[in-house]
Amino acid sequence: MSKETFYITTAIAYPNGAPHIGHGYELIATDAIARFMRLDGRDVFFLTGSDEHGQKMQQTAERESITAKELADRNTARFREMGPALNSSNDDYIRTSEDRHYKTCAALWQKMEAAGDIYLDKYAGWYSVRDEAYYDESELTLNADGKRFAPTGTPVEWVEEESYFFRLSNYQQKLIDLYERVPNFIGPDARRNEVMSFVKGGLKDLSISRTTFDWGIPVPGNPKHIMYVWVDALTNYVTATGWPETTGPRTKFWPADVHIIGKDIVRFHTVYWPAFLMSAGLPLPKRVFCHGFLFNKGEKMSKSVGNVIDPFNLAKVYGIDAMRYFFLREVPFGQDGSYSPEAIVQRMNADLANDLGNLAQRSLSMIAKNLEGKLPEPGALNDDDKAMLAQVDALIGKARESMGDYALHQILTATWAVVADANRYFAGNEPWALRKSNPERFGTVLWVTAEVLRQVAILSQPVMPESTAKLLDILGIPASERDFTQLGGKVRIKGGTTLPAPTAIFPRFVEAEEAKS
Ligand code: ME8
Repeated sequence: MSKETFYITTAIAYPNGAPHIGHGYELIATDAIARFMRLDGRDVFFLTGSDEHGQKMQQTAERESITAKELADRNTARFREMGPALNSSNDDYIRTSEDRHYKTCAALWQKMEAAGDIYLDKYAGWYSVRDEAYYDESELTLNADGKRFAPTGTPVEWVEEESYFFRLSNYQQKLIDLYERVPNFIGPDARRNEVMSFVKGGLKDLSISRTTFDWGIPVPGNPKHIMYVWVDALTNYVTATGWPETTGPRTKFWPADVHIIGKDIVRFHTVYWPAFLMSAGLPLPKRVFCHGFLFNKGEKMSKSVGNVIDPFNLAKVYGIDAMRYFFLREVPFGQDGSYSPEAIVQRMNADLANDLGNLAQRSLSMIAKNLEGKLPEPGALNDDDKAMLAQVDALIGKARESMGDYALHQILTATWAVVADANRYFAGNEPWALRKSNPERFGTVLWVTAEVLRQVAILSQPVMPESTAKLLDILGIPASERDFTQLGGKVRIKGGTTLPAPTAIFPRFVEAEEAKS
């Protein structure tokens, strides 16, 4: 039987600068979900990329006296490097300047046109280049100098030009029906409510082409116009599956299972995008899930304040896995979160080095020292052993349930609660005292602990791929026995196997090192 498919995407970033931690966070979280689904038996396609067109790119390039293409090439290289730097397992990296994307955009446009949803008129209104978004007069605020600003705080300018329009007003009821028919189409709920009230407030037709600059995809049949950058950008998700081709290795992946995006671009993904797709007669993505924003010690990051966090540096200083664990554990997925060096060191030392690292180190070195590295067979299990195993067996069910809302933090919280109990179990059973007095109990306690470590390691692979692989190595688990079918109690760690020499896997972060960096 062929595997069930799972198509997941990040937003595609504007390569108008280097990637910052917000981009890194989105990639890490999306990667953890993709890895979870692969381990849980899905045929996964995970896409990320860059959004290279538009006025913002063109203006930034002009300021730097280079072409928009040169700017895109330079920064896209850096975005691509972020994949390996954060251990992302994306299957493709799409650039909107690629030929394949031009073809798909033209085809989508033609479908919307054939449906009677595109007409030529004149746009006169406000535009924010920083947001690449049109705003209604009523949404703007005026400052003391008489300058107008979008609700996002970015400046707007008056635009007046010939433009193609999309009949978004025709889609108001269809969108409301969609949000009602598929209640988890937009998550979390706060975002759904926000979009619902926006759409209920009425939708105006959307300007979908520009004529005053040329860095974009030409409109079919009228190349004086280029497509509005969001029409082009959103289409990337379909391009990567090969559409409009109907055969090919990736056509099976559309519609996407989920678009993971930041909360600032929810309107584009949950109003415009489904409307374009309905018009073109394409199936809709199943869900759009919005993560929150990251702040630096509670403050908004900005280039002018100079507090923008570089994801490459963070991975170098703390290690990729510690960084991934920190963000996914600390920030409830869907809510805003904050980063500080103290908080990451605290998590690294407490959760990873102390709780999980020490448990592995203490139990496995006891096996190495006293049993010549041979994992013991368990004797009869007492209630304490059974309760410990029942807890770890229950984790996969809870994890799958949490994954229904992409609640990665909940999975980690539940897993580390089991780790804490395993530490209590280990300490309470005092295996060091049993070694001579009751060798059978000694073996059983070590076996139960190893079994807990095995399941915790398998389940934590999506978040910490590298360190869990090392932990599974020293537990003697072959690569073919690391997927989620191995969880829940049907399979147990095999007593009698000789384990490799244990090594320390989760280093403590020593503050002195931080001062050096
Ligand atoms: O919006 N914390 O690109 P982008 C968390 N090209 N996430 C953040 C963040 C922060 N401080 N800052 C940005 C675009 N993000 C468009 C997307 S998709 C068809 C086109 C997130 O480079 C942001 O919410 O401005 C978005 O999901 C992603 O980073 C790229 O942002």
